[in-house]
Amino acid sequence: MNNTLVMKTRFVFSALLSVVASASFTQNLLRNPSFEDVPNGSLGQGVLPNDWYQASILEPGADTYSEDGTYGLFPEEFGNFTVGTTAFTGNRFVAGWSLDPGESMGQTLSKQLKPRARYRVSAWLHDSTRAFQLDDGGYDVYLTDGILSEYIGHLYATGGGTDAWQFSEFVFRAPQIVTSLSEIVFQPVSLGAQTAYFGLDDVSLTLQIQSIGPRR
Ligand SMILES: [Ca+2]
Repeated sequence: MNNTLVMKTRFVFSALLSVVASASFTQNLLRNPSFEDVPNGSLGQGVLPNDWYQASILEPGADTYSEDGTYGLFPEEFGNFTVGTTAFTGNRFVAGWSLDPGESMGQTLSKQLKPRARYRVSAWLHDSTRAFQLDDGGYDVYLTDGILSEYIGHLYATGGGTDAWQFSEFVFRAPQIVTSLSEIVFQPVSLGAQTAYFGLDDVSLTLQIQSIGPRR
């Protein structure tokens, strides 16, 4: 192999490596993040899309909304969202009520998170226009093994009348205990005196930095 060919080969190889590296940093570690895949045609409250489960004892639990009404609820049912409310992307979104302890929803992570790595969580939230759930709020996010829970950050938006999708995100450093926490849970919260109920779509969990700082 002559020198020019070696250099070209090295260049192509390093270019490929950087593509692979950037792909792993932008990959969404959550499955079914837009809530489009559903198991059947179940209608009503308290049903969730594939890969998501009810993580609260509160009945009937978190809900799925479909613009075309083919799974869960139409957005305007019970007056939770105004007529004509659409998903942020696709046909569906989910929502959990903040009434204590909150209609939490969760997912078992396919891949264990890495201690001391930095991750970003983001989502789009849509406020409800129903009378008793107009508070600001959104979702507190936890990693858990079902018993031990580690709060990692929150996704909050303005409630009561914005009637639009709002973006929220946070960055967190995975604690050492993350190796035993395989579940991620989104717990609805209100920041006001009554309750909040936010539509949730296009949730994302991505790796930002492999490993930072000393062990703790
Ligand atoms: Ca969607």
